[in-house]
Amino acid sequence: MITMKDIIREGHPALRQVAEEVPMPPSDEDKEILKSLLEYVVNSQNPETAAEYGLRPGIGLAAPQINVSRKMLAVNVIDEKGTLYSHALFNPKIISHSVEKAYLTAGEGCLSVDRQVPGFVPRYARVTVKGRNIDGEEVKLRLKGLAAIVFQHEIDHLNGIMFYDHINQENPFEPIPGALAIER
Ligand code: K2U
Ligand code: NI
Repeated sequence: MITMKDIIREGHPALRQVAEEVPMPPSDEDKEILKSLLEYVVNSQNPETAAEYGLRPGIGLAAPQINVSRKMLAVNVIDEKGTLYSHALFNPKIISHSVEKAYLTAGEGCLSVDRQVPGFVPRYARVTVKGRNIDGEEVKLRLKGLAAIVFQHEIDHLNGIMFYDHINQENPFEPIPGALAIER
């Protein structure tokens, strides 16, 4: 199982690389890696398991964060409406998005960043994501709210982008015109 010692931290070059497409159908090795990403996120949200193994809670994890430069991500999040989004995808891609932006009023964090980086992170309010599931079948997800934010955070990791790259350095909490504020 993945623990914090497997998660690389900012400064590691792999976090700034563009990850490779995963060949389809997925190999057994790639399936095991994808399963381990979702397992980490689920484990990290279980208080007993997280305490036992010293896991930092996460609602998403991308393969580059465990030094695997391949396009894989896992998300396990209950959004502000109480809807559970639990997905593990190969080769996810945003195929369309809203013009409207959104941001978490609490800002964002990252399992690969051992410090607070305050500020609003502008994201698309709604995204449509296409990818392949653990069996290599095509999946299309229409996402909004916290789920849309998490997927964008994780897909950024596959392109070597960190959440703080989006923060307005001059004024981190400058209001984002017309953006939807999401309380988490
Ligand atoms: O990719 C990661 O490092 C996991 C991130 C995911 C994230 C998504 C959206 C906004 C912020 C972070 C975090 O560590 S998960 C921690 C967390 C938990 C609950 C709500 C927001 C963030
Ligand atoms: Ni992150």
